[in-house]
Amino acid sequence: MEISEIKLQRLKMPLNAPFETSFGKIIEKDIILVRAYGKGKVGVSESVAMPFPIYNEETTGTVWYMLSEFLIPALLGKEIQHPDQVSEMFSFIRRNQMAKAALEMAVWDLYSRQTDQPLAAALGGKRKEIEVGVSIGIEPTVVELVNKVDEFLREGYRKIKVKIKPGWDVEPLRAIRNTFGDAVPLMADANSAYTLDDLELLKKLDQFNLIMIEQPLAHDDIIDHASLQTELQTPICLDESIHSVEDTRKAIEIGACKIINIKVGRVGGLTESKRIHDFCERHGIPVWCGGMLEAGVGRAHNIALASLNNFSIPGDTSASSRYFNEDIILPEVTLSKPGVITVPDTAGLGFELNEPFISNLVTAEKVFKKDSEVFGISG
Ligand code: OSB
Ligand code: MG
Repeated sequence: MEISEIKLQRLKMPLNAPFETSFGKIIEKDIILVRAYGKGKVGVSESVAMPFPIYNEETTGTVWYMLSEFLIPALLGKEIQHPDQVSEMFSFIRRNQMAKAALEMAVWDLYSRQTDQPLAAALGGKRKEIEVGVSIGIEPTVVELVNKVDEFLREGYRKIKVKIKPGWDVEPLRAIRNTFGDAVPLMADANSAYTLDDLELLKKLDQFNLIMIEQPLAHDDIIDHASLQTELQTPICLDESIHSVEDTRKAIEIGACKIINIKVGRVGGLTESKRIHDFCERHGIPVWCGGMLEAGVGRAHNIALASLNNFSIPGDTSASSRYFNEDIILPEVTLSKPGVITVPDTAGLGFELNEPFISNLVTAEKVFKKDSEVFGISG
C-alpha cells in the first residue's frame, strides 16, 4: 500500500458539559482529523492530545507541528506492506506518541478498508461486542456525583470510574457505596494527584472494594507505584506512566501495577497497543481501553481495539451522547444493549464521516501530496 495524500483538519467541538479532573477542566474538544488516501480509499483517525500539556506533554498544536514537519514527510509516497511498519518508520523520532498514533491509526483504517475487512478483524479482535463503562469527572457536589452515577447505572454501564483528588476521595466514594451498594463495579482515577506522603489516605480507599485505583502517583513514576502496591489491597492500574510495551514490561516486572489502561494515543498507535495487549495477556495482566473524551472517529478506533481478547475489563468508551450532542461520525456510537457496544462488521472503522457537521467545525486545514506540494488555508 502507498499513501498518496494526507489531509489534516483541526476541529473545535463543544462538549455537552465540562469534564473536570485533578489536572484541570476540559470544556471543549480541539482535535485533528487525519485522512490518509491510497488506491481510491481513505483511512481516518483523530488526534487525542489536549489543547494544553496537562495530561501529557503533547498538545493539539504540537501534534499538528510533528505531523506536518516530520511524520507526514516520513510516510508520504512510501510503499509499505502492512500498517505494523509505520511505527518502525517513526521510531527515529523520540516520543510524540499522540502525533505518531494520529497518523498510524489512519493507515490502519486505510489498510482495513483496502483489504475489505473490519479494523477489529485486521487487529485480530474476535469479540462481536464489548462491555463498556463510563468515566465521571469531579462534580461540584457529592449529590450531583451520585445523580450522575444513578443516570449511568440506569443506562447499564458496566463500570463506574470516578475522578478523585485530595479532598475529593473518601467522601464521594463512600457516598456511592452507601447509595448503590457493594455490587456496583467501581474504580477511581487520580490522574497523578497523590504522593507516597498520602499513604494513609490511599490505604483508606481499600475499604471501598474498588476494582482498581488508576494512576495515583506521578505521571512519570513506576518506582513509587511499586512501593504503594505492596501497601494496598486495591490493584493499581497505570495510565500516564505507560508509553510503550517496554514501559509495560518494566512496570509489571517491579510490581508497579496489576492492570494496564491502554490508550492508543498515549502509546503511539495501534501496533504498540496490540503489543502491550499481547504482552499483558502472556503475563496474566488484564487490560482495558482508556479514553481521552474522543469524538466519534477516536471512539470507533477504541471499539475496534477493545475487541481483542485480553480487553477483559469494561473500558471508558461510552456512547457519543455521553459527551456530544452531535458527533463527527454516522451513525454515532450507541449502546446496542445496556452497557454494550456492538463491534462493527463492515470494512474499516465501520462508521462514515458526518461531513456537513465536520465542515462547520474546521478551524484549519492542510493537504499534503506525494510530490510534496503543500496546500492549506492555514497551519
Ligand atoms: O485519565 O483516563 C483519563 C479524559 C481525559 C484525559 C485523561 C483521562 C480522561 C478520562 C475520560 O478519564 C475517559 C473518556 O471518557 O474518554
Ligand atoms: Mg486515567
